[in-house]
This record gives sequence, structure tokens and C-alpha cells, in this order.
Amino acid sequence: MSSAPSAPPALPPGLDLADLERVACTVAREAGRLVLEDRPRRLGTSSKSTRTDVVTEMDQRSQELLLDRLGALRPDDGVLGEEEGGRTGTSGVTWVIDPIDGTINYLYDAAEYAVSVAAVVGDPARPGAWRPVAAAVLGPPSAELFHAHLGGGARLTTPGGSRVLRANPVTDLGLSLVGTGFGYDAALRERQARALVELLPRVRDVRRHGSAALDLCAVACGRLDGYYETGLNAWDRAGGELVATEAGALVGGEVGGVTTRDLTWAAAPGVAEELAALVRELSARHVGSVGDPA
Ligand code: LIP
Repeated sequence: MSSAPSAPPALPPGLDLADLERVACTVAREAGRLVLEDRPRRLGTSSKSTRTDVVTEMDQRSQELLLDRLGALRPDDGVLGEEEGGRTGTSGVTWVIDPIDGTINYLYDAAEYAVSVAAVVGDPARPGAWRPVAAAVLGPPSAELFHAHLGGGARLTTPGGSRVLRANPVTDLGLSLVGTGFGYDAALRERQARALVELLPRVRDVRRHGSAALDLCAVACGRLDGYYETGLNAWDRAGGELVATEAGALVGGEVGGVTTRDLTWAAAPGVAEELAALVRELSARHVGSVGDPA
């Protein structure tokens, strides 16, 4: 377990967080339009960490668009993306992007996938050494755009309008709907399943949607009461994490409020302490460290 810095990084002076949110919304919409409208009939894919961990040609095209547009709109910022091709910056702001979160759902033409774009300050390669300050998570099939900036609240904007988001007022974990997900490595999935076996009777029910970004936004808008997962990278969680906290949810990891690759959880405030204690204990006992901090 990495030793996380004690305090979150300070904001660069004069940073306009509302403007960063607007940039995130703009480029997320453009990438969402691309992956929805330009999807070829035969989707090209290649495998990554395991044979079930694939990247599609549209993941790559979406990231190329995001890199180009963020370079035009915010030329001094860095970019860290799931696919190859990020860059360092000089402004103190790094865009952490997942060009398609929920790639397997996209591959199967299922609706639960998202474009996640988050502006963070600090070093996104070091757990606890960064924090998201503006974010947009777009679900292209539903045209639901979840967005927020630090201290500005969280909103869900659709073609029909926009509303402020608040996490549920639930206080009983046994009546809570909890989301989770699983990694691409078979040995990790077996360990995650053992943890799930012990969690399942302690909650109302479990949902596995397939996109961490949308699961975190589901906690923000009350479609889930809680969520946890091990093995998430910074790009999977950065955008949804900010939307969730700006909607009044609590987020954290193995220790305190710092989410890491080893454990990310988010919950409505009335069940957060109980869910955090449970998933920390089950993850420590059954899953262990998944390595590669981010
Ligand atoms: C996905 C995550 C999801 C997890 C999947 C996958 P990807 O990210 O968002 O929570 O359960 O296994 O890792 O690979 O689609 O960007």
C-alpha cells in the first residue's frame, strides 16, 4: 500500500474551475458524438493486458480527438489517457481521460459506456498526490452528461434539461443497492468474486453495469446507494469521483478519502462508513494489492 501524501495539492493561482468544466463538457460531447455516430459495422479490436481486455479502434479515435481538442483549448495542460499518447504540461493541470469507459459494453453495443474527462491538479501517477477539480462524464446512447467542478455542485444535463444531483438519504446498508465491477485477469476475478460472496447478503442487491465512471455517477444521482471496485486506474475513476463528491457522496480507498487502484469506494453519506469498513475488510482479506498505483 503506497503512503499517500497528507494534504491534497493546492490549486494553481487563478484557475477558473467553471471554465475547466465547460471545456470538459465540450470535448466529452464531441468524443461521444464520434463513438456513437462513427462506429463501424465491423469494429476493429486488439487485446491489452489479457485476451479479454480489449481496445477498439474507436477507443483510439476517441482519445486522438480528445488529445487534439484539449491541445487546442488548453495547450499548456498535460493529458493522461487510458490509451497510448498522453503528454506532460506546464500549467499544473492534467486532463485524465477515458476515451471509452465500459469498452466491453461498447464492443457488444450495450448502452452502459461513457466518455470520461477530468481536469486534475497534482500528479495523477501517485496515489493521493492529485485531485480532480472539474469533470464531465457522458453516456452517448442516453445523451446524459454528468458534470461538476470543485465546490460547484454536480449536475445531470440532457437534451430535456439540467438538474442538480444529490446522493440518496439512505442510512441502512441492508437496504442499499451497491454497484461493483471486476478486472480482466482471471485470478483477480476469482478473488473479487470471493469478496462479493460475503458482501452480497449484507446489502439489498448488487449491480454490475460495466463502467466505473457511470457507476460513480449513479451514486451521485441516486441510481446506486454505493459502489466499490478494486483494480481501477485513475482514468476510470477521476471524473465520476468528482461528480459523486460534488453530489454529497463520500469516496475513499483503503485509507481515508484517497481512492487508489487497490480500492475505490463511493457511497451515500448515511451508509458510507459501514460500506467503507466492509469493503476494506473484504478487499484486504480476499483481494489484496492489485499493484501499479495510479
Ligand atoms: C472498465 C471499468 C469497469 C470495470 C471493467 C473495466 P474500461 O474500464 O470502468 O468498472 O469493471 O472491468 O475495467 O476497461 O472499459 O475502460
